[in-house]
Amino acid sequence: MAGARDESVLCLFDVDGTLTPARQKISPDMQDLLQRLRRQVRIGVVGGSDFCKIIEQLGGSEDYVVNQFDYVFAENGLVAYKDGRLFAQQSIQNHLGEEILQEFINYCLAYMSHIRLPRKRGTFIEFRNGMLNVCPVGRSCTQEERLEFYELDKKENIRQKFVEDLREKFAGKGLVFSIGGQISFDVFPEGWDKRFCLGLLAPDRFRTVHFFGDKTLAGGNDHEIFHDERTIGHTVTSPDDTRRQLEELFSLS
Ligand code: M1P
Repeated sequence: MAGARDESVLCLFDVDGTLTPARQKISPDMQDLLQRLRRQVRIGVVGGSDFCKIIEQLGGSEDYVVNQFDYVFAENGLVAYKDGRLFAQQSIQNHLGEEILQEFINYCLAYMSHIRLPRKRGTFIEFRNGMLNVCPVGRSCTQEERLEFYELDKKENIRQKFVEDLREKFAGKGLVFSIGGQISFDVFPEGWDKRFCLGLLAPDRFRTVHFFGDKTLAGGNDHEIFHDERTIGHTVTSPDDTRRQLEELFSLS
């Protein structure tokens, strides 16, 4: 007969590249492995994408997914499910408050009004649940206009200079700036990477939280949680590697 589940241990998984191939659906084999693991310890997922995208990748229906995992953390935990129920939700406007938020938005719009570009389109600031995305050319630009800005930015460091200015102007306000794509940069509160979900787990007092992720090197979105002292980090190279490591750690085969 199988022993009782160890409620003091949690295995937390990144989604893309860890449980599923990038942007694809979870395989039945992985689903089965996770349910076998769940008989031994608690399990959870933490993804950067929004809840809908995570549901699509992990099974297709909200009910099904939130009941297959003890915890589901979408947007790094800004939307958090535990034992099948939504238990926490956070947004950038709640966190920062209208005062700082408007000061920041107004400053960015004023700064961009002084930038001369070959072309400008619309949506210069996109408001997302957990971040602001600031885009000097405007997010509604065409693919050609996007590439034109990207090439210009490589020569003139438009985004880099903008971010340096903001870092100085908003120093001490707990904001992080990240130039990831081609035409914009992201702005979000400090600690709102995957470590955000660890704060939500604190009341549950786990003895051990294992974290499995594929982007654990500096610059990758699993890096901070992987190195956090509240987790034991495991780097995986693919869903197959996750399977191998779980089979070994928890004698699952
Ligand atoms: O994933 C990297 C970035 O992708 C997009 O950036 P851009 O439109 O500038 O190419 C944005 O979704 C951005 O938020 C994201 O960080």
